[in-house]
Amino acid sequence: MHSWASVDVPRIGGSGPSLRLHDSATGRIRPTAPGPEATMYVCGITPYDATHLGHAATYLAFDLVNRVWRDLGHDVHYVQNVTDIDDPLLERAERDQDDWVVLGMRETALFREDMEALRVLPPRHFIGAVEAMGEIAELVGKLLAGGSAYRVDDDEYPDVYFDTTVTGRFGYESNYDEATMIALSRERGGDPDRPGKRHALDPLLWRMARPGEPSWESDLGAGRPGWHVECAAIALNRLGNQIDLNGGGSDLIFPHHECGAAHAEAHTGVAPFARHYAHSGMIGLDGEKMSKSRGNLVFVSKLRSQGVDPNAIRVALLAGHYRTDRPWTAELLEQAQERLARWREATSLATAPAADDLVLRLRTHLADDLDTPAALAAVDAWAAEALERRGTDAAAPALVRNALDALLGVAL
Ligand code: 5CA
Ligand code: ZN
Repeated sequence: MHSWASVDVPRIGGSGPSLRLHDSATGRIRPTAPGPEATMYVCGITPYDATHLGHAATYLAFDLVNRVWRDLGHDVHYVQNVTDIDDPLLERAERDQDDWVVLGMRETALFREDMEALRVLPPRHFIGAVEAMGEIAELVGKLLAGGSAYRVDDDEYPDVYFDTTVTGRFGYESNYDEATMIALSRERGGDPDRPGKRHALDPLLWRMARPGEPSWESDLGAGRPGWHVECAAIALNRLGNQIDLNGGGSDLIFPHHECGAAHAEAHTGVAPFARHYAHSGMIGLDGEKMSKSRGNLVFVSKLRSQGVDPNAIRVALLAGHYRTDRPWTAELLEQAQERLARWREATSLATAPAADDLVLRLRTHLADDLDTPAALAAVDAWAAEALERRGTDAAAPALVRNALDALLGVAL
């Protein structure tokens, strides 16, 4: 699939500390240490509804990782998928008497527009499950041939499942106990109660064709893939056997990233699949997680059509720490709009206080597990001083504009 258009990232002089990020597998904030090329796989949308502020917050968090790594001189190889075939998409299409292909294309197009408006740097590869069907089926075939997968004991639908015991380390990414894993699997698209599986947590790799469901021909027989193997195949084939970061919202910690990692590790023998498993917190509305299934959504496209500056949406979402579950509120947006207005006023002055220290602070706060609340507070402090005392540095306003653009993706 084509990705979306990129925005220019201004170059700013100097450099900052290397990026430390929280890793769900170890439960610690650890240094990231990519080589000249930094590899990042962030799970994409299931396109059955428009981009809501929860999605936006998650993609903004990883956009900051991208920007900080770029600022440190890494060539960031970023890959993202689109789950354009899965049960939720088929269910929504059925409910609305819509064609699932058209629904997926429409919502993916809107997502691209939203990401572009929010100035999220595009992935180098933006890959739909449907277009990757051949490579996904190939990986399932290899897992089956290598003894990491099996056909469930069911004459009618001998679906292929992954054997979670083969790597000997299943559970290391989420660190959840078995009861929690079973509960989450049931809640998030898994089928721990399916008869004929070897272990309750074994996830589906290939679902044999059912009447009335879309399916694809393959050596496995006509069918469609399970969810986790989609991401494992797309990531492995573009980024290699071990990646610097696997990211998504915290609802992907289990089963999605645990299972995707296990698939990759069983196939390559290289562990861990990702050096960092990074997860963003959930954005809520009225006390509940914002989710398509709950329907309590605020859409990026709706705010844009009301004339809201996407930079204000960006600042509002970055005002909280990416790992904190936090609510979206009208006040949050208002505060962001006021903040942006002050920053714009300060950076349109002819002279201002020197900003080298602010740039270093921005870099230092972001390198500290993306501490955006502290980064934004540092900009506030500089802007307040500029508006009070003016200052004498004629280069400072442009430096601040460039730094906010490059590091935070905020265009003043
Ligand atoms: N297609 C799969 C990943 S392969 C998927 O989870 N799609 S999604 O459309 O449901 O979610 C896309 C991304 O947004 C995921 O990383 C998910 O964790 C994140 N996300 C969903 N809801 C929220 C929320 N309320 N707050 C923050 N992030 C969210
Ligand atoms: Zn995924």
